[in-house]
Amino acid sequence: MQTIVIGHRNPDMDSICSAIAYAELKQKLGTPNVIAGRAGNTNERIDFVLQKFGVPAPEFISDVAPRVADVMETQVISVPHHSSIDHAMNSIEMKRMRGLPVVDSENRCLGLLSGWKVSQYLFPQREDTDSWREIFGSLGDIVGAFEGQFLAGEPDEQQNKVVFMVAAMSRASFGQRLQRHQSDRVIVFVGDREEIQADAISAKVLAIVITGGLGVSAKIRSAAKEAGVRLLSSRYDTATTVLSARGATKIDSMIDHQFTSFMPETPLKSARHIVSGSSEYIFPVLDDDKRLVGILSKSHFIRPIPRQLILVDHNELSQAVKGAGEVQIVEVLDHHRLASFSTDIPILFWNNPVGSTSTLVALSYKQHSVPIEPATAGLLMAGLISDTLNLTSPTATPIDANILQELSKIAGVEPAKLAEGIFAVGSPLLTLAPGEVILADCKDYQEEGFKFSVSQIEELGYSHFYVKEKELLEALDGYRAKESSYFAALLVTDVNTQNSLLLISAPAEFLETMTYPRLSPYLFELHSVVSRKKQLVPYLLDCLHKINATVS
Ligand SMILES: [Mn+2]
Repeated sequence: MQTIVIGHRNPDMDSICSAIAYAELKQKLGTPNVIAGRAGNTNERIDFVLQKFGVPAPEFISDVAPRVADVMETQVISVPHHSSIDHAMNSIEMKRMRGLPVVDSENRCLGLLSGWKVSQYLFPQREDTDSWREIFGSLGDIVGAFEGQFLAGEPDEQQNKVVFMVAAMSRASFGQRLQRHQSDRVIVFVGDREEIQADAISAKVLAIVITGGLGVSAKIRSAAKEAGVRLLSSRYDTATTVLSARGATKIDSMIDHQFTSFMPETPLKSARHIVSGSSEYIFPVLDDDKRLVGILSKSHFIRPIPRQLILVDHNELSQAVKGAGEVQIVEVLDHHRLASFSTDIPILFWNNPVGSTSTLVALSYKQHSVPIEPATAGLLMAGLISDTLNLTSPTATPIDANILQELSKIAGVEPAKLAEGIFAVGSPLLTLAPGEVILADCKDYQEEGFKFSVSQIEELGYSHFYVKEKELLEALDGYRAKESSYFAALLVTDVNTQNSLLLISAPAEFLETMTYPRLSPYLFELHSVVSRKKQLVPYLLDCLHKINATVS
């Protein structure tokens, strides 16, 4: 079982840092196979922090939905093509499987061999009795099937259609019977009837098998050698020898080349859909080179998925990594509103409206009396500082302040210094195109009967903003049109002064209701506003409420 600790999609600093630190805590507490994941790309600020504390970024995980590889059988029994029926049947019997994949010498799947096809061969239709005594195989295999000995001549590995003939009749009948077939395709099974043996040699049959371990005269041996007819001895009686020899036939003609296969990455959901509508019994799982890497059968779908999630910094499935709803969620650590899911088992669910999830992770370390490594303390500081704008956001609590102090001592880093370093790099305005600036941290809302979006970026000062103001407004116009939203806003927060600007694409009626100082038709100055969720969104909802009141 793998446990993935992972933050929300479009991860921010808090999501990345709390996931890394919490995965480490779980490892220290003895949870096996825990990894930290990220449900999206890091940004320059996150990279700066990871580099500063020498910690690699968590593994990118795009989708955790169950896949075929999660439940398939990897201990695959397959049969090589050109195998004999004898060999294949033993494998089927061994695993009590209803069929087997057939592979070439490079383990590429050529098709399926079903028990049904084999039994059809062993017991053909009544009207097809001629085929009972025909087999396709090499003399070497046939002789091997009944462990025969060569008395004259050599084995031959060439694959041929061969006719079995049991000489249990008079010479005259034998002669007539032999004429019906091409004699060099015939293997005669006979006991110690020397005249028949001699006739078969004269007819230049493919081989003569002397059954029952009976002796053969020197005369017959030399006649066979001279005529180039192979002479063999079987220690089994005629019936047993012939039945064993039939097992030497090659499976190649019995392979079903039409079959349904999956890739290891195939979502289990779609595989289930296909399998439930299929009458096939096994489904080969093939890699990119068509090599057999597993087998899926209907019974495998009830196997447990070997992957579970711990969500940090979010509790809404709509914000979670793709497929989160299809696997077990075993813990949630968050500081947002609740809009959650239900679970089958009791889980640890800790939602606490402190300034950051990193704060909660630090508290978890304390709860378990596990010391925090200096680098991890640095990461948690970064998550906390980033989410609370170094404790200046109204979302910050005294708990955050205490934890930040403690972390600072462990990491040996001043919070103010770290904050400066974080916000100095990767200005979204300098590193991203206007359209990307809008999307970097964009939240969509549907409230008061209106659809709207609020994006937020943190900058050191507004100088880069004023240069791009026009393009940013165009990007907001575009996003608003695309989403058919009532308005689209961008909050540009200056982390130095703890003030913000609000650039907004909205109808005139809405702009009129805004009470903040208006710097230009679409730009407002929001003094002391830094928190989208605690300050701006409640204010905007209030404005929408006014619009509704006016309309009605
Ligand atoms: Mn957070």
